[in-house]
Amino acid sequence: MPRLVIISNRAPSLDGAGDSGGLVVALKDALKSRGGLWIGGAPATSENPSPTILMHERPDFDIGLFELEPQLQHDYYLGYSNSVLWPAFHGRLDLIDVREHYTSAYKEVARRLAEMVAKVIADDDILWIHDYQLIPLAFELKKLGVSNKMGFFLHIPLPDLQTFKAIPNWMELSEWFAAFDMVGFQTRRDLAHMIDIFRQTMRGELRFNGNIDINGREISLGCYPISIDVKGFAEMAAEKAQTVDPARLTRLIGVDRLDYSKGLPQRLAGYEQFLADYPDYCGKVSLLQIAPPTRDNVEAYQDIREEMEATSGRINGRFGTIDWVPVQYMHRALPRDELAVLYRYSYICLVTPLFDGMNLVAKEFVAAQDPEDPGVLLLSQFAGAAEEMKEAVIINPHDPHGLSRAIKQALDMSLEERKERHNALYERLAANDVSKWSAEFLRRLEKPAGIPGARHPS
Ligand code: ADQ
Repeated sequence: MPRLVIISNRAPSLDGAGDSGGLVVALKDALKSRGGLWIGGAPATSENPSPTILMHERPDFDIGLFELEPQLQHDYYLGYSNSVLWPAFHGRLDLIDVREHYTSAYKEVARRLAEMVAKVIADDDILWIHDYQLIPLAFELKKLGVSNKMGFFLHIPLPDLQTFKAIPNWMELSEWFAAFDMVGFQTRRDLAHMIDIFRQTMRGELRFNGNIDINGREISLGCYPISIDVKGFAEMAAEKAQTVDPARLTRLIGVDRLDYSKGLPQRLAGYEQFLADYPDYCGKVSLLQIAPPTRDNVEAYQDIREEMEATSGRINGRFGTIDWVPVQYMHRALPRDELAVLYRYSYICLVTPLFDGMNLVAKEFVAAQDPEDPGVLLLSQFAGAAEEMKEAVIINPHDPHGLSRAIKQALDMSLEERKERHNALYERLAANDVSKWSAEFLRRLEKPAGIPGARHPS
């Protein structure tokens, strides 16, 4: 079997501790079963970092670290990646901050990384490149004559053509996508957007097998909804639950990186509306919101943090009593087993993004439940996860009244209905866990071009 080389903006920690982002959690599960090499960025330690990848051999899989000087790292990561691509791909054109030196830093990083990668890969390695920070990598590797199979998975949504074209270098972006042998997406929504973009910007022609032909070269496209280690997470939650007081630790829970795409103010507005609509529940429910800050140096992230602190303070001031705090707000990352047990002892999980590639929190919550007394998932129609998780209570995060009614519906739901919904969700998740996600992506990537099989979630 050829060696698998995963390349992403960030590598997992060498000791395996403290990895909380969705991408790292999912790929660690994938690599553990097959082994291979994971190349990713490490925090800068000097103004003149080494121009080579530093290799660390480990028992489960090897890690190769690359470093960038701080200014370049800033302009590539916080600049173009997170102040242009992230907001644009999440439909927030009002938040994009276009600067030419951001764009050049983004391209420079891909060029440099391609040079470093070319030196450490073997001819038959399969390269699996991840996410919006590294879209030009195949294009740059090909310029160096690298001819390995290269697949790309986009973890975040791909916007429609009109939104895509608001990014000044949209044509380059299209060409970069087209340099891969295969491109995978979380949802049919994103896949449809890619097909439209390729057709309109590069005269792509869709083939019957689901691939697209661009200037005589066929690119495989497919939909591969990411997941978690469902059984492992369920076992961890059940085991940890034995060490904790079985009284519900909280009633409602939200777990998100502090990000404007996650619909956190909308969630608080819905909860506030609920407390106003159903005052009998005051004193009986509380919302625990866990939201560790990310990308702190980008202004939009400082704004969302201030907004959340002000809003939760206002709700507590408006409804709270001496012995009841309506909203508990925590700013830090928790160990995964603690998170699992918090999910398990919550009646309701609120997943309310305005736009989200998939959303692994929704899957973790379902996996962590006690099947004999499961909680209820409230899931935004705009999360990629909503394409698969149809038995969740689907909500519109923009409608606080609808959210208020959905919270009431979940709290009143009979045990029988909760079990029915949970069972259907769990069974589908267990049949489509993260190992299936990576295995199916790689099976398609390793196939010769032209073989049918664009996968769509059932
Ligand atoms: P994220 O935007 O990071 O991922 P998500 O899929 O919800 O979003 O994953 C977050 C992960 O971080 C979850 O595993 C969660 O448990 C963990 N996490 C969050 N808060 C935590 C805390 N306080 N303590 C510990 N762990 C915490 C991106 C895309 C998503 C896509 C994933 C994977 O934006 O749409 O689902 O990649 O492809």
